[in-house]
Amino acid sequence: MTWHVLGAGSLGGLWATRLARAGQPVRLILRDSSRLTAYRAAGGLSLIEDGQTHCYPIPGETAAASTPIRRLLLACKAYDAEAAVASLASRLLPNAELILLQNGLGSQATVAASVPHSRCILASSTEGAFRDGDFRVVFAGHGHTWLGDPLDATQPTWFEQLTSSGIPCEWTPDILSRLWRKLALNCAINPLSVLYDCRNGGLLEHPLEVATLCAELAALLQASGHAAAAIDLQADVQRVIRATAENYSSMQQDVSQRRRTEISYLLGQACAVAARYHTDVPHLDALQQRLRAHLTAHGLPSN
Ligand code: NAD
Ligand code: KPL
Repeated sequence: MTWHVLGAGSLGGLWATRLARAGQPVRLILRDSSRLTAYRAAGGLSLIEDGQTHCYPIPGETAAASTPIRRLLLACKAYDAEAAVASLASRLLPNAELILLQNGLGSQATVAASVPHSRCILASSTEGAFRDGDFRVVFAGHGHTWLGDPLDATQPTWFEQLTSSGIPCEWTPDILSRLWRKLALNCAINPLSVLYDCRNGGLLEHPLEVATLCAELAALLQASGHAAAAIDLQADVQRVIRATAENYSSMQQDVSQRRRTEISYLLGQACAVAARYHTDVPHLDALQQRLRAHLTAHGLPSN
């Protein structure tokens, strides 16, 4: 069974090269014919691990190819997910399986609604990877990926292929709780790290602001039916701030490299769900407004 991987970026590249290295059949779906030409000219996808570079000549195609898709790893940003799936929806076999690697929440529900005959498996990952050039992925941080399906707790038969390919992952019956917990961590850390333009450790100088956000996020998680994701949130946020004190958050990196952020799927989603559940989150609302204004002032999309 072929693994189609849409998105030759950081996480897509990391998964595609590990699957290919383990002998799994993989096909990479590039954005358009000019990217496909550039990819073929590069000779494949390179993975840089511990300073060693290996190039994997994974076959590439665009969404316009006609071969059917049984299993798709969707590895684009949350704001690209809906359009990416629409571009190849006609190729999905009935009961195709999609693994959605997007961070935050919101894009997964939109994608799932657009492909009602497919199974959508959600993922939450703490692995780290970045691109240091076209079709070159650097493995940057050990982590873990949880996968699950909120509609069906049955572990897919192919799950073993992931672990035997060296992808550290676990099947969980409560993926939504995992995604909400990560969203809360990201909401407590990432926007402030952008506004203060600091490493995560810089937030140790703003303990009250972080604690106030954690209290609102915990109340929101409880009100929206994700009480387990609220347990010890503030302590966990402090732990992550200390553990990643020397790092820049992903959102801070996006802004400093002038890339669009995933704000709408993190803080935007938290504030939207709070409004739906009539939960007051004045500090999260104010943070969202400040962040959107900051992005606009820096010439970046505010959504
Ligand atoms: P990325 O920008 O490095 O890669 C995304 C790729 O998708 C790009 O190459 C882009 O051109 C491609 N793409 C977008 N639309 C496409 C389309 N229609 N057809 C084909 N290709 C298309 O992004 P990333 O860092 O790999 O992040 C992907 C998701 O994973 C995000 O939601 C991110 O938050 C999450 N995530 C990333 C990391 C990490 O370390 N990079 C860790 C955890 C979670
Ligand atoms: O996930 C993160 C990110 O930077 O996106 C951490 C390190 C947890 C900070 O929120």
